[in-house]
Amino acid sequence: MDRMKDDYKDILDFQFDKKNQIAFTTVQSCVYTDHRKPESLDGVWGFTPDVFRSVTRKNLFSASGKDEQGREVPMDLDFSSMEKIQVPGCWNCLDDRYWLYEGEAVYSRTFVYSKEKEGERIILRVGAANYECRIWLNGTLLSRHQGGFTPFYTELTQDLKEINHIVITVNNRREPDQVPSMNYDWFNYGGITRSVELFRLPAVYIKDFTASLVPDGTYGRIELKIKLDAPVQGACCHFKIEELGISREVLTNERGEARCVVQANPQLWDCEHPKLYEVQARCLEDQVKDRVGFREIRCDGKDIFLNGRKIYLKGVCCHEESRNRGRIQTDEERLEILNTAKDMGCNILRLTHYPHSERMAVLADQAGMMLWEEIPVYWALDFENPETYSNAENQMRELMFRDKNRASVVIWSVGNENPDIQSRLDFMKGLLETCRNYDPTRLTSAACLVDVNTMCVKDRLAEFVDVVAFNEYYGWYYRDYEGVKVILDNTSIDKPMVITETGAGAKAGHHGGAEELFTEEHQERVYENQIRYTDGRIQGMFPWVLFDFISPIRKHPMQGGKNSKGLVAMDKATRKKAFYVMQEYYRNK
Ligand code: GCB
Repeated sequence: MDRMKDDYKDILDFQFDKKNQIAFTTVQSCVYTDHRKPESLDGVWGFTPDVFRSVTRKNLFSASGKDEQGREVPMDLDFSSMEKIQVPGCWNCLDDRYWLYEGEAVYSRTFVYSKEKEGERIILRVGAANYECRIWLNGTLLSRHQGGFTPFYTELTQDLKEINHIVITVNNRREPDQVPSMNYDWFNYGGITRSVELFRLPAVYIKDFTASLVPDGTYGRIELKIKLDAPVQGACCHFKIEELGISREVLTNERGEARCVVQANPQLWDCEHPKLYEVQARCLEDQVKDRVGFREIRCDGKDIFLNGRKIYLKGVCCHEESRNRGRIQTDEERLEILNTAKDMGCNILRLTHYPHSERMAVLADQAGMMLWEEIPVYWALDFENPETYSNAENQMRELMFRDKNRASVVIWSVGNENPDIQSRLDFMKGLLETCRNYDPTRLTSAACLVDVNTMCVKDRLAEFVDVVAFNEYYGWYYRDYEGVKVILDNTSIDKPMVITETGAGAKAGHHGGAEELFTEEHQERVYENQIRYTDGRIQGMFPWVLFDFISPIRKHPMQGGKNSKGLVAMDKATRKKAFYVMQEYYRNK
């Protein structure tokens, strides 16, 4: 009978997944890898969607395909002859059959490892996989991560052989308790969407490295920090910024951390002069470097200051989507986005509604474009659920860990249009506190709610953010253009206020009267009115949205499965009339 039970285990077991419930990999496992030399595992992987999750159910990761006598037994999957997929990539774009697939998929490949140094450590970095991901190396489950847009790290050292078989399962099924949750206005691309890389590190390595201007209004002090992955005390850490003549040695403390604040007179980073300095740190056998800009962003009363100069946020929102490869963009495409925004006269991009690739922040640093970054705490979430909170907080911290040295990132946003209920307020307060604790060098915000009955920004969250942001669509969802004026008349908050979304749908090339929905002329009129009613009354504006993007909730024939509020069409080239309205406004502002 026992034998029978064993034989039928995978088909009779409801609890098959229990054995795979290892703790989630979190920000605690993050490793500073910028500018380190990766060994890339990008390229062609084996792939199969696994609707019934049978690979996990039958534990095929470690199945040998042989019985006790060494005879071959039938298997339901042959890892060596799977369909092929490109990593990074989205399965939705691999084949029309997978366009709407939401569920589990299995990725597989082999790689060779040969040891270079005694004691070396091998860390695997997955740039992003949407949404829940598990990693098996040579049949052993090593890590599990949730959150589709931030990198995570797994140490492979103990389980490596000469020839290795790595299997990654990725599941993008939407769930009520996840972040984001069930309902959102963008496409749920699934897959390993950013690079997979190995890093070869010494036995004790630099796990974290931060360089920033101390935000004390003097513009003359730079803080440098490292943290080793082990609590080694008394190790000498050498910090260097050659161009500024800075060279400083500091000993690590009992937690393996070294920190110093040095006097300096850097040329400050701003949009006109995005000056970056090479910053280095060396400790024990390890060394790291980064290219860092030094700047100070601050609010005072209703104003926002960059390096002490009052600024207006000439923004635009943007999703991460390529013309035909889903979430996967090349650097050329990112530069195209930055250039289009620059050409429109922008000084800031709002990267909605989830962390975009870290490459965008690197390129924005170089291009002199400020960034607003956010996590997908979007619309309704399970705010009561402590696990949902931990997950959101972890996504925020992974994002902060990743982009902390990017001068371009000036605002962390913790949410978008969430209901003003107590559990949400507590949730958001927790996230804001986390941002402030881990990063005093940036501002915080969130898209707060407008009360359309009393016509004002009315959201308890406004008290806790540095910059009060709100989204409004007067002229579109509400047809009266003046609504935004009334809201501004009725709202008095002594903090910077920015409109993080406004706009109207328009099908590129569809022309007609200025009151006819979905025409370029109507979209143009909406923007003319927005400018008319908000100019001089707010500290920044972010039209929704730079490019049309795919969204399954947009089913009107004029939309055709796209959110058509782009100032530029999906082809990223065809500019609609409203683009020029914003261009004229921003260029002259
Ligand atoms: C919003 C959301 C954004 C939507 C937009 C729209 O308020 O924040 O994600 O895409 O409205 O087009 O309605």
